[in-house]
Amino acid sequence: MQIVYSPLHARHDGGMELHRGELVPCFEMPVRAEYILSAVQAAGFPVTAPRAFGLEPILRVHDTAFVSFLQTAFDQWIAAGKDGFMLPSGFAARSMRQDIIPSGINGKLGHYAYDAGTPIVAGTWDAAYAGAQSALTAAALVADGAPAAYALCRPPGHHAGHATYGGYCFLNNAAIAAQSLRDQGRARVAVLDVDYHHGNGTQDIFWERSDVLTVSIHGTPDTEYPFFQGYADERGAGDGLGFNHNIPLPRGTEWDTWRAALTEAIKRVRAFAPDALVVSLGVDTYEHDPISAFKLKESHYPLMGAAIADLGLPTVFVQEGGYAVEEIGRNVAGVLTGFETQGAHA
Ligand code: Q9C
Ligand code: ZN
Repeated sequence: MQIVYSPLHARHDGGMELHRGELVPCFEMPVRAEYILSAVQAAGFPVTAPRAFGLEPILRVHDTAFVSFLQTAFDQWIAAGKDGFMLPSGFAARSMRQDIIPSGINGKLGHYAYDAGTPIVAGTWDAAYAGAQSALTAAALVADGAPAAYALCRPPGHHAGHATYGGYCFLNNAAIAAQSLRDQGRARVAVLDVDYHHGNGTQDIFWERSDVLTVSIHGTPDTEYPFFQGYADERGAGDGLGFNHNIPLPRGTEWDTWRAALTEAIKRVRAFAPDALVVSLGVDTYEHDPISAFKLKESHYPLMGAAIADLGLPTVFVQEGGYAVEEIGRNVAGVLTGFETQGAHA
């Protein structure tokens, strides 16, 4: 399968994030993508640059004012005499006004963001935009008949909602890919999210839709980020009722339990009978991930890829989390290799 990669990801280098009450260097750092790139190249996967699809397919899933905010927020920060990285310090929480977007930059940040761990810098838009183009390119390759493609997106995307950002995510690359498959005639698309964290942004975007199934396996929000979403009773609404499935698991979950959850998730995907699959591929389920608490080992990632290949669906992989930087490349390459090996025997 082709690897879609743009070096523009490096323009997003967030600096510091507020993590458990302390400002610490960002876990989501540029070198992550370089480790992944080296590992997939070493595994023999061909690398290609993203094609240019423009803004329109991004606006199919994101709010126009939200996208303009991402494009212009840093300029407004500079105009306010600031520099470096932007973090919000006040949020539109329960009982406060959601219907007014403040004109001042600090209020704007708090309106669109839902955490203080997702800095915006001068190059954030360029990187997020290039990542979305990579996801669109991978979706186009699959729509044109490739059995699978992998978008090496950075920053990640699955926490970005229709008009919200957080969890290191700005544009929801997986949702953008899924919508583009819909727009290229695939009637039913499933998104399977195996990142350690709940794919709350993807859930938000497709919440009321029955043409895109969303299934997420993740650390329980009772103790894990994003804390306020990701429970099993969130099943969608309106037309989308029954088309969202969450499988929360406790801290400390090991492979056998995780694999059983994957079997359940795959059963849900099969029952939906989709025409294509998007995988939100986070490898922060790894035992040595610094911000996560599952116990998957390196040897489990090829098994994960093989289980996904068993679905026999045209598949777009989109990179999400994974913060054990030296190991994420091997783990990502493991999933893709396991997928191709299994696919070859299917
Ligand atoms: N201050 C992904 O894996 N950490 N995102 C807490 C709150 C957020 C992880 C920040 C972890 C987000 C794509
Ligand atoms: Zn994650």
